Amino acid sequence: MKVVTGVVGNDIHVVANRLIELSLNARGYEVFNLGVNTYLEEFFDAVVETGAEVLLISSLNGEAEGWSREVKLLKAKYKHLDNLIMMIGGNLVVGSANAEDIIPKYKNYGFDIVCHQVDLNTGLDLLESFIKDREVKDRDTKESNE
Ligand code: B12
Repeated sequence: MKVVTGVVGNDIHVVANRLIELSLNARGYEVFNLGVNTYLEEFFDAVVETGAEVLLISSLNGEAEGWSREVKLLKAKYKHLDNLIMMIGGNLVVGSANAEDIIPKYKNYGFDIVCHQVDLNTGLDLLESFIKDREVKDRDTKESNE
């Protein structure tokens, strides 16, 4: 499965980004790492170019919140991205806030999986469960249509 990843906005924290690439590779994903300082349009361009099924965005300095408000608009502009799995993690606000407040906000922005200050392995386990659940749902829908 193909994954596009990177750090959104003017964020230069690179260490987690490298770890994410290594961990995704170790779990068998094909990774397209756009690195730090990546704008939303660049993520979506890369998803279209590579045919990736997953977009995994990091934010460490918290500026993701500003950028994420554009997600729905951009997704609509790029079209054919309805099945794209959108995941975001790291530090998802500037300063501090509770995950219970942050998660619904980001889901409303259009993300499927939101990991505020969640360690990488736990986050990647969540991604795997999400993919498995979706496969089961898709199979059930296909069978009920036959
Ligand atoms: C090193 C560092 C820097 C270095 C970065 C060097 C580099 N090129 O990487 C320098 C000194 C340049 C820097 C600058 C700044 N930094 Co800084 N920095 C740090 C520091 C000390 C460590 C970050 C790090 O590498 N950790 C190691 C990695 C492995 O851990 P991690 O980043 O936490 O990532 C883990 C998880 O977040 C998670 N994860 C990350 N992404 C994702 C995605 C998904 C989907 C999932 C599931 C998990 C996940 O997985 C990783 C492994 O478990 C942190 C504080 C800290 N102790 O964490 C502050 C910190 C990130 N920085 C911070 C800030 C504010 C800044 C500056 C704005 C400071 C300033 N006023 O100039 C600038 C921003 C510059 C910019 N344009 O982005 C804040 C952000 C706070 C916030 N969000 O509100 C922090 C948290 C410090 C603090 N407590 O205030 N920084």
